[in-house]
Amino acid sequence: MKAATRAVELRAQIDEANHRYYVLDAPTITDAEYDALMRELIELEQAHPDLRTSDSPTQRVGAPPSEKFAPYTHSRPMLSLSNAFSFDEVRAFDERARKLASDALSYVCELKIDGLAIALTFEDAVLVRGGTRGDGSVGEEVTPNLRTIRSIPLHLMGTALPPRVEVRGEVYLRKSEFDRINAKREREGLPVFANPRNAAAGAVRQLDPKMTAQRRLSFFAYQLVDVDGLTTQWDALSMLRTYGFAVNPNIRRCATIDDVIAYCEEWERRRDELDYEIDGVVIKVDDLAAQERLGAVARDPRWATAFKFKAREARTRLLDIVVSVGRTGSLNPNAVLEPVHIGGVTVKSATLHNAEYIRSNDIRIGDSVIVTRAGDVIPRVIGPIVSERTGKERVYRLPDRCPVCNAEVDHPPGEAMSRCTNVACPAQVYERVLHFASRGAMDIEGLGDVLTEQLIDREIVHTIADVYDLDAERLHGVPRLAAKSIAKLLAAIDASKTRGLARVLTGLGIRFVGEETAKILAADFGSIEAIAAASEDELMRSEGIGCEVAASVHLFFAQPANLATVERLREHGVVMTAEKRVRAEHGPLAGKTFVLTGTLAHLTREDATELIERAGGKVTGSVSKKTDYVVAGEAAGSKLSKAQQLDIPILDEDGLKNLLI
Ligand code: 3B8
Repeated sequence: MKAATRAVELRAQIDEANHRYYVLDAPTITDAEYDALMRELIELEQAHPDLRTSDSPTQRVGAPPSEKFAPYTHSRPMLSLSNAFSFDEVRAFDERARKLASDALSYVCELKIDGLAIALTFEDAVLVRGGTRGDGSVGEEVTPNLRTIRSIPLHLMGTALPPRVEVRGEVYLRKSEFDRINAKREREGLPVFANPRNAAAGAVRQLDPKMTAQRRLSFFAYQLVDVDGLTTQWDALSMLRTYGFAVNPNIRRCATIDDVIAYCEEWERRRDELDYEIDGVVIKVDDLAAQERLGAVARDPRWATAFKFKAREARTRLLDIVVSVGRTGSLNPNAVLEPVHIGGVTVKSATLHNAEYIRSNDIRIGDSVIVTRAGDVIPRVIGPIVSERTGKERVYRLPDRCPVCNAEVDHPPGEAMSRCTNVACPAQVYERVLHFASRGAMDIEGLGDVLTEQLIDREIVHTIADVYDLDAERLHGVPRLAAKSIAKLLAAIDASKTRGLARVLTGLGIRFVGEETAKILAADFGSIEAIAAASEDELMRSEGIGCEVAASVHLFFAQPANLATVERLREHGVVMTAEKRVRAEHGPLAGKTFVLTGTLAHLTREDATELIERAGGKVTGSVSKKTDYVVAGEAAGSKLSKAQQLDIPILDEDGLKNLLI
C-alpha cells in the first residue's frame, strides 16, 4: 500500500478510537492496539515528513483543555514520553542518546505511575496554581482540587528557596482506595470505574473540590523545572523530597543500560506488590546538562523514554454469562470467555459486576469484548466491540431465582445489585452465621470466624438455626477446641436464647434492618409473628421505618425458607418476643433526646442507651439544636465541641444517673 493511503487510513482509525474512548466512553480497541496504530503512524510520518498534517493525531499531546476550567499555561511545554516496547528498543534509545550527547551516560529509572500528569507552581514557597497537562502548552487550572491531595505540600519546606518553583508529577489513586470507591459505587448503584487512572482523572476534573477530596488521591513528584544549582535528575528527586514531596521510593540510579534492563525486568515481575498501578518504567538521562544537549523532537524529549510493560488487556469472545452467589447473597454475573493470554496468565472468566453494569455497557452473549487484568484484582470485561457484531448476539437477563437455593431474588429499584432473600441460602451461611453470633446480634462469644468456617466445612452447620443443634458430641473433634472451650461455647449459645426479639431481628440480617431499626420494630410489634404478619403500611407506621425498610422486611417474611428458619429458632427455645414500647410520655426522660460521646466510666454505650430508653428518652447519633443533653465520657471529640457551641447541657455519667432518679 502506498504510504499516503496508509497514513490516511491510520489517522481515521486513531481518530475513531479516540472519539470512542474520550467522548463516547466506549472503547473499541485495546490500549496495545491503539499504541501499535499510533506507532505505525509516527514512523510513517518520520519516514515521509511531507505526509505530516497539522491535524494528525500525532500532533496532539494529551487531551485538549475543556471550557469547564480556566486555562493553565505551562512555563515550558509539558512533553510526553516516547515508548519502548522491547529491550532492543531500550538499547536503541541508549545508543542514540549516547551518540547525540557524545558522552558516557548514566540513567535514573523510575516506576511509571499510571495516573495523570500535573504541574504545580509555588511562589515564595506557597502553592499558588496547579494544572493538568492538557495539550502540553495549556492545561486546565484545577488548583482547589489539587489542594485536597495530602501528599502535595501547600507550602515548601526548607530555607533559601527560589522565588518560583515548578514541580511536575503524577496524581494517582491507590488500588485499595480504588476498590473502596468502586465497592461504594456498586452499593449505591452508580457505575463503577474501569481503572484507578480513570477514577483519578475524573476526581481531578471535578467542579466541586469536596468530591475530589472524597477520592483520597495521592501524588508522586518526579520533575523540578528550571532550578539552578542542580546537576542531576537524582539530585532533583532528593531536592523534591526535602521540599516535602512524596517521591517514589523505588527509583534507582543505573550506570549501564544492562542495569536499566534488569530494573525493568524486576518491576515487571513485581508490579503487583505495589498498592498503585504502574504501566512501565521511565528511563531518564541523569545528567541535566546532557538532557539539555539532547533536547526534544516534536513532542518527545530525547533524554527520556518509557519502557512499557506487556499489556494487561486483550480482546476475546464472551461465550456465556453465569451467576455466582456471594457470601452476602449478591448475585454476581461472571463472563465465560474464550481463553486468552493477558500479561502472562490465561484468562477464562472475568467479572461483569452486576446486571446494571451489563445493561449500561450493552454487553451481550457472543460479543467480542475487551478484557483487562489490572494488578491483583480479578479480570473484568470493559465493554463490547460493537462494530464486530453479527446480529447473533443475545441480550442477557439475570435469573429471578437464586441459582444456589432457588429462593426469590430481590432487586430494589435504583440499586445495581440483586440479592438472594433466603437466610438459609448455602452460599451465605458463613456471613450469616458470623453476623448472627456477633456482638450487636445474639452475642455468642467463642463463635468467631475460624470456628464458623470449621463448622461449615465439616457440614455441622448449614444455617443459623443449626447453631442451636450444637452439642458436645458434634463439637468433639473440631481442631483446637478443648473440652473447656466447648463447655463455654455451649453456655454462650444457651445464654443467647434469651437476648430478646430485637437481637434476633438484628441477627437475621434482613436488608436495611440494623440494631436501631430492629429495636424500633421489636418495641412496636412485640413479637416476630406480629412483624411477619404486618403489611408494608403497618410497618411504615413505626418511627423511622420508610418504604425501603418496610418492603425489605415484608419480602423477608414472605419467603417460606425464612419462616422455616424462624420456626426452627422457636423450637430451640429462642425468645422472640419483646416488651412492647412504653410510650415516651411515661418515663422521667420522656421526650428528651440524648447524644453519647466518649467512653463512660462504668456504663457501656449499650447500657447507657438502654437506661435512657427505658426512662422514655431517645438516643441519636449526632448533635443538633434538637439535642437536649450530651453525655460525655473520656476522650470525647467533636460531638462535645459541637454541644459547647450550641450551648447544650453536658452531663457526665453521674449527671445522667441523677436524671434517671
Ligand atoms: C519528560 C519526563 C514526560 C515525563 C517525564 O511516573 C516528559 O518524566 C513523564 F516529557 O510523563 N508516570 C515519571 C512519570 C511520567 C513522566 C516522567 N516521569 N515518573 C510517571
